Amino acid sequence: MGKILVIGAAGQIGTELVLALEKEYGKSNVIASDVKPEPTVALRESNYLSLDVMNAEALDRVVKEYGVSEIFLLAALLSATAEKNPDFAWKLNMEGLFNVLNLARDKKIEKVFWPSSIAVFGPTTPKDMTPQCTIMEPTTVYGISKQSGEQWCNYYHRKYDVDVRSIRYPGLISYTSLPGGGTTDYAVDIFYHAKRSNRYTCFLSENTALPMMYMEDAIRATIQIMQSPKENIKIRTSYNLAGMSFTPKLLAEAIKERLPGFGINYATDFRQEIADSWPNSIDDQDAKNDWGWSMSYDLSATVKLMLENIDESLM
Ligand code: AKB
Repeated sequence: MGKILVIGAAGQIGTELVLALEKEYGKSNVIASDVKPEPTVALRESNYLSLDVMNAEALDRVVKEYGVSEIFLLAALLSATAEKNPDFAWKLNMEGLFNVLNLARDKKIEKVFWPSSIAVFGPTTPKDMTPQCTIMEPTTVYGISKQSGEQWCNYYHRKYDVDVRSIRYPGLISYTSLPGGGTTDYAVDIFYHAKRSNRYTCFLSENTALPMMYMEDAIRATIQIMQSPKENIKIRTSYNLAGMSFTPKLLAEAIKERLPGFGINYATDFRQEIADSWPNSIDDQDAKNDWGWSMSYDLSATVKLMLENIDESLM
């Protein structure tokens, strides 16, 4: 096996994925890259290089120079930020994917991981226990880019035998690095505010249920799908993946059990409409059947770990 390249390593998932891959395969086999010129604090011990995924030539050079065989492509604009900059979101989310898929088509790399999202679903999708195959009419730029990306992954697999694997991530909760520009970010922000001032003003309404997952589960799923035998990966668009499902109200109550004085109030903004278009909960039976996925962290375990571990200086 050649080296593993993580693109978008400075982000919320990228940071933790690099650290987990280093543990699994050894530091010398993992290259962290991001468009940022310097590594973030969490990645200062990693092999880091500055790389813009939209620069196909630079990407090709890195793959050759370092003998890369697997790419995890995490660079993307998330749902809330993408709504503010639709042109750039479409360019980054699609061009980055094509540049990586083309390397695999031309047999310069062997395997690709590309994340999709619950954002592929829309207001006409069944909301509870959303099935793997169902109506998908996303209303956000991010969702449209993820849905198109899924179809392109499937196309490259069928047409060019590209080994691309993908998961539809729910909202992810973690403390090593901050999320950037998503609709589910409230479920991370709330912990920093709870720790700092015991109060939080939530940008989603109290009964907005969304699928969520503790980061360690998401990282384990990502490594697990990539390590599974090729023939087990039967879905080449992207797999539904479920962790827990909760509302801001339920999360606030779980925090209150550990921080009794905690209080929450609500002031919704444009992200409410995005959240309203997404599922409440997800059916991930195919991921369970095909590559043995199962979640470990529920709401109570997540809240405990977050309150114990967040570093307030990050915010
Ligand atoms: C977002 O909120 O945009 C992301 C996602 C669900 O893909 N966290």
